[in-house]
Amino acid sequence: MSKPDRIAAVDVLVTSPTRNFVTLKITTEQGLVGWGDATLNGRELAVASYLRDHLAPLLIGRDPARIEDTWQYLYRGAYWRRGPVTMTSVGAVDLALWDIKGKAAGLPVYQLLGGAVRDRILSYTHATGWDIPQLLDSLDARLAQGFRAVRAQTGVPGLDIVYGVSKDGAAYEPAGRGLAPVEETWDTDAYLRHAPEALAAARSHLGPEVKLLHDAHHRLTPNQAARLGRSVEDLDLFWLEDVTPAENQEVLRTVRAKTTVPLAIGEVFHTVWECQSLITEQLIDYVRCCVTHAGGISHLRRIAALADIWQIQLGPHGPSDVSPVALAASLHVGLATPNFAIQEYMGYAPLVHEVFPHAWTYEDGHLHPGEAPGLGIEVDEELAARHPYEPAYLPVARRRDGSMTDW
Ligand code: GCO
Ligand code: MG
Repeated sequence: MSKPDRIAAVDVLVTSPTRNFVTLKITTEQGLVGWGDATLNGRELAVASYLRDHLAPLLIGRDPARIEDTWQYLYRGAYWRRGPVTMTSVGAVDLALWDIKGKAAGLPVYQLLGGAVRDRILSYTHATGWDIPQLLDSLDARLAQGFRAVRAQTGVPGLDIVYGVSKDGAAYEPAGRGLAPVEETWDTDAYLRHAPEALAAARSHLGPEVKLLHDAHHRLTPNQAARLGRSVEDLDLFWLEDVTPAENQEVLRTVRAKTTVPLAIGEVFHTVWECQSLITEQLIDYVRCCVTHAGGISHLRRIAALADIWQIQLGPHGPSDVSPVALAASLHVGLATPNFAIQEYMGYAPLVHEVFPHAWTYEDGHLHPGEAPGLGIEVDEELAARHPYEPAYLPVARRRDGSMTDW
């Protein structure tokens, strides 16, 4: 038997090619390099420190082939486990080790996960407009790019900033650069008066076949969520996402009992345990966990396996605030996992594609991870270094009376 390879170096890159990304680089004694994404929007440096200060010293000298054992070691070994910072860090290590295993084997990661169960992965993107005519134009632009599944968000009359809608017609990016978050005003009643009308206009514009999605971004009470669900039931939504704040899972029972609209939740979950009762009680239709924020490929596969038993599908988070490395990993899972329904794909600024050259491709509304060994990602470290970290935060939201609410 040949001598096992060993992890020789662990480096963390924090770069801001238009927005911040945290990238993990693991190098082995035999010269293999594995990449992982560790971006946690608005809390980037906490993850970078967790990786640099706490995980890197534990990884040096370990056998990179022992992915599951390393996962268990980092998860169980933390004692203070779970949570976004820990699970994003563990996820980044997991991605980098799968990348190395693929490169060592000369195979794309999806082959190591059992091989393709589909030829390509359906993707959905975002359409946004301040008002309904602008939204319809944005939908047309997305269809022209080949998408056949689109998330529709609009401005709300009376509010001058709204989640999911870009200010200047450019691609939507929620995080604002600066030393403190932007404060937005939110009004749920105004939203509930407007959203069903906007979604109805979107459906009649699109016709019956295009898949239509909407994200309520954690802002409703269970009763409001049920009301919204009922009011859009005949629009045949693909899903309604994050109707209630994700930590309050019991309330999904109320929502579920009152509406048949398909529900998606999970972008802010980090482990299978947060999904457990939602899955086993069939309170949702789609799990939205992200491959990086939920502990990597190894853990997302575990979530998928539990969900599969209950006929629940995966529709992972894939906004522009997780890097092309994360998207690559999600696509390898997607190609090899039977109950993987759809991948969110917002796209990236051209500079982001340059910093992270990738084998994955988008064509005709679908994504494919490509055939390069490992995850199929390279990182232009020089270019990345020319765009250093800049403080940036997600917005916060206040009600009209000034009190804080969920953003
Ligand atoms: C989505 C999400 C994102 C989040 C963002 C926060 O469904 O794509 O809700 O747009 O708001 O990832 O960083
Ligand atoms: Mg969302």
